[in-house]
Amino acid sequence: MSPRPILYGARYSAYVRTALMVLQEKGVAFDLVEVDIFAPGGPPPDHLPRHPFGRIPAFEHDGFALYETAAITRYVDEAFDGPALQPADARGRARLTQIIGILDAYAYRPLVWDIYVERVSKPATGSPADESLIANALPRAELCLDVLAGFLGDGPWLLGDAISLADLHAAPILDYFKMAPEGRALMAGRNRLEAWWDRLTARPSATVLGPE
Ligand SMILES: N[C@@H](CCC(=O)N[C@@H](CS)C(=O)NCC(=O)O)C(=O)O
Repeated sequence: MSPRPILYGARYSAYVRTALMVLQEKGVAFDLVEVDIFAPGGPPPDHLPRHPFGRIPAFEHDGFALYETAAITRYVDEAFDGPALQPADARGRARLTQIIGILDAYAYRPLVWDIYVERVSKPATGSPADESLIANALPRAELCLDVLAGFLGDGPWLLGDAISLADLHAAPILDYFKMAPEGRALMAGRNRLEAWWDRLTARPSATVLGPE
């Protein structure tokens, strides 16, 4: 039997949470090695060989080292037994790549950093929110929700009948977003997205979500 994979990171990270959810959905036993990227003094020096850009997560399995969450989650899906989390057909796989790209490029920063961190995280530590960041991010956030709702359509999951990496990449970002009142307000009334959210958060893998 191959050794347990190792995930390096911290549970507060949206990207680490996606990897944790995928490992759990696949039923893969793993070890989490805590790396606090925001520790005073910056990323721990011994983390940089694992991730030259100083981010989390990083991953290792039986001598194979990897970083970038989409690479990690695809590897976990393909290298381990368990339910398939990617479609088998060309169009479904292309759609998956598209949705992960949208989340990385257009959703993560406005929803998590500009809205959640500014509205919830910074005030909790005594720093004022930058209202202009929040205001500028809201139209982009709304567009992201509309685009995700479009992919969802009538289906239970973003790629149709089966939960996939697309849902698991989206979940931690939307979870942080929904902790801000602006996020909850934008989700409210988008009934299909809300129903999808309820389905997603009813799964055992969703226990990694929640406040930092
Ligand atoms: N493209 C990377 C992004 C990972 C990422 O941005 N992780 C955040 C935590 S959620 C991080 O390490 N941030 C540290 C920083 O921005 O310095 C991936 O897909 O893994």
